[in-house]
Amino acid sequence: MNTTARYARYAILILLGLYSILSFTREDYGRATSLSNTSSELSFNESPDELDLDLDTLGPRANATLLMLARNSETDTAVRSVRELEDRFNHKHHYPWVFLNEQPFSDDFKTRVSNVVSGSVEFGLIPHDHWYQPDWIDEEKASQGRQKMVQENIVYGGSVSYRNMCRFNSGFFYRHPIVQKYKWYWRVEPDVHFHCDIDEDPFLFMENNDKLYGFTISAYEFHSTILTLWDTVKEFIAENPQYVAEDNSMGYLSDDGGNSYNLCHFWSNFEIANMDLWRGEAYTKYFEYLDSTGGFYYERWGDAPVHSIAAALFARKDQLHFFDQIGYEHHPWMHCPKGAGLWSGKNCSCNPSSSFDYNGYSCIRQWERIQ
Ligand SMILES: Nc1nc2c(ncn2[C@@H]2O[C@H](COP(=O)(O)OP(=O)(O)O)[C@@H](O)[C@H]2O)c(=O)[nH]1
Ligand SMILES: *[C@@H]1O[C@H](CO)[C@@H](O)[C@H](O)[C@H]1NC(C)=O
Ligand SMILES: *[C@@H]1O[C@H](CO)[C@@H](O)[C@H](O)[C@H]1NC(C)=O
Ligand SMILES: CC(=O)N[C@H]1CO[C@H](CO)[C@@H](O)[C@@H]1O
Ligand SMILES: [Mg+2]
Repeated sequence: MNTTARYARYAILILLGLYSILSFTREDYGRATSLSNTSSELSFNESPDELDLDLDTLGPRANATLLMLARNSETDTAVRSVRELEDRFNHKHHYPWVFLNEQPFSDDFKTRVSNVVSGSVEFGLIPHDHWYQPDWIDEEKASQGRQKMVQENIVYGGSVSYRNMCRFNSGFFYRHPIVQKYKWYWRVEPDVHFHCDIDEDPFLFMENNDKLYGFTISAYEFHSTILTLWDTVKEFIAENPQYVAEDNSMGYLSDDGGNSYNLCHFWSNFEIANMDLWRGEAYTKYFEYLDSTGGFYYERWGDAPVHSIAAALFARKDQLHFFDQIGYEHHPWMHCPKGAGLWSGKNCSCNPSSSFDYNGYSCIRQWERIQ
């Protein structure tokens, strides 16, 4: 590209940046802060020649975002996760990042994240009612439930904020005004690792193969956190049998045809999914039904079993996808590609024989037996 065209492009990017500063207020759940930094970061982040090359050779992209819920106290680990996913995948695609928080992100968080992304970035504030414990929850009952779990030494058993997070990730993240602009998301957490180069775009793969939900790690849930979840699901299904897909994955969730839950779920700190699955009628009704029982607060229902049960029942089995080729780690578990040819030649830093798939706590066998 010639110099005049390049400067013209910079001028447009800068004008767009100014325009967005002037057009949005902070009440827009953070659009102002984010957009104002979007264009300027894009133009000065990379060397101009690299930028031109990237923009000019950018292939087809999905309507997708890389999504992270994080706290300001997690700035260091959030930045490291972003850097790794950029290096392993996104530097070739420039998918936009979205960060959500129930508190305003600090300037330090925004500046340091903006410094490592290869595309645009937006920082959103979560609406109060999407996050905090609703008024209709019986706090006495909820606090008794928490105390019981603390006595039983259940991880996050006494935490209200963890429960807020699980309920938000179950029923609200995909309704956030910033996230609503997208169809696909890849959930990323602070302090995770991507161990191999990702040379095929997982979003396009899913779109082209009619997939709805993708995972890398499958595990057993702690039964004591979801004592009444399965009974609630069974009631919902009995009342709404029309939502259950014909070729579903009940065999992954249950070893006795649906009578009891075997606790298998997809580990939701990694998810690549189509938000139509959550925005559709089946999941909307399902979430309302679960939420109305108060189980997110009286017990400690995780978004992982809540998502997994829905994906396994409302989608067809062939719409769920195991991303074997994505080397991924969230402490204490790591998935290293195990299929033939998926590890070599991808610059993988993980040891395939340490992959969680061979661990007794992994549910991947339950997944494989229904394939
Ligand atoms: N903004 C915000 N994010 C949270 C809060 N609690 C957890 N998260 C985020 O929710 C995700 C899961 O929380 P994490 O502490 O990693 O739980 P774990 O993975 O189950 O151990 C991560 O992306 C966290 O950054 C919170 O109180 N506020
Ligand atoms: C992306 O998806 C969202 C949600 O389905 C939709 O509202 C939006 O119009 C889509 N954007 C494009 C560019 O297709
Ligand atoms: C692995 O790294 C090398 C050197 O950076 C690079 O040339 C190659 O393309 C990478 N492999 C993949 C599959 O991305
Ligand atoms: C509004 C806003 O958050 N602007 C920030 C954009 O990024 C620069 C650093 O690159 C900060 O100095 C601004 O405060
Ligand atoms: Mg985590």
